[in-house]
Amino acid sequence: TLQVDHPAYDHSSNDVAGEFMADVLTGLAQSPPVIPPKYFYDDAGSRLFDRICELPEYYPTRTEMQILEQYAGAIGERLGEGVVLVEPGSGSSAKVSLLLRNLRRPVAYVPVEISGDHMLSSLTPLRQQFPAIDIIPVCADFTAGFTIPDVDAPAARRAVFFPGSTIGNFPPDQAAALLAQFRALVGAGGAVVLGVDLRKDPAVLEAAYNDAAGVTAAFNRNLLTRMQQELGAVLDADGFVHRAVWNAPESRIEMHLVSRHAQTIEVGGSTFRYEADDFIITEFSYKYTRAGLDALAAEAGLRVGASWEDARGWFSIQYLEA
Ligand code: AVJ
Repeated sequence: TLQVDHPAYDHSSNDVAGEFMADVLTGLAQSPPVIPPKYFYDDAGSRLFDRICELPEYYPTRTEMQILEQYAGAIGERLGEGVVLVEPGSGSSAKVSLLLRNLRRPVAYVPVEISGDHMLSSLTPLRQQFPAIDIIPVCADFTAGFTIPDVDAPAARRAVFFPGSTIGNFPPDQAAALLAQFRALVGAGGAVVLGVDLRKDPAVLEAAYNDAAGVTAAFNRNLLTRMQQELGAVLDADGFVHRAVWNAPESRIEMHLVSRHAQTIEVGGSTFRYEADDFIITEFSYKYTRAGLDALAAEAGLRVGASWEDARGWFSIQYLEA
């Protein structure tokens, strides 16, 4: 759970490093084997993700940016004055300036990011653009619970900005639990601004995760490189190929690493066997319907105050009130 109002902010209380080995050993022992998607985002993976966002097939980033550009004024009006904006999984903080520009006397921006160096290097231009806003980076895995510093401003109101359809990485029950944690973090009178990818033509979805340039494949296979480099894993990285498929009943894109032939991965004293076509699940990316979004908000104890979409109805930004 999130610890809120922690008086003495301390980087070391948000431990990012120690869990990779444990999560890989637990995940690979499952059937089917899984590796949590948060491990995509080391520095190399974060840079690959930024490239994904520029791909012609990867519509979510561009579409959400368009919605933000068009409706940032309306979102800013809803958020009101004196906001402390917290962004879990902020990445390179590319979207937040659209929002900050449209806030009345914002107090602080608190990016929370697992990839610390990647985050820090992206904050310099933001600081130049918004000298009056206190920018307080927190290096943490937001799924593990994190603390944010108290901001010393009398009438400060907290809001969580959670764009990019990061929420789609979590199965609906976990997604609702995460939003409920955000509700607790912002408290009564606070809000969550949520960006969610909507269900659409499977051909569009599958193309977005199987780009022609192979950047998503490199992003997926970077997990294998990380296991070799950071966990001393013995594996053949070329023995696995990237695959992304639409799972209609579960309403999600699944990313897999598919074994090309019989082989093993040795890691942390364990040996895992794969036959040809066996696969490791590396990501779920859930796609929502409007009804599904309403149910999600309700389950998290949030009210849908407003929502905005692009003309094609591909992506939604929701203003959720705590
Ligand atoms: C960051 C979780 C929103 O699911 O679209 C992009 C990650 N994976 N291409 C997504 C991702 C492959 C992305 N999210």
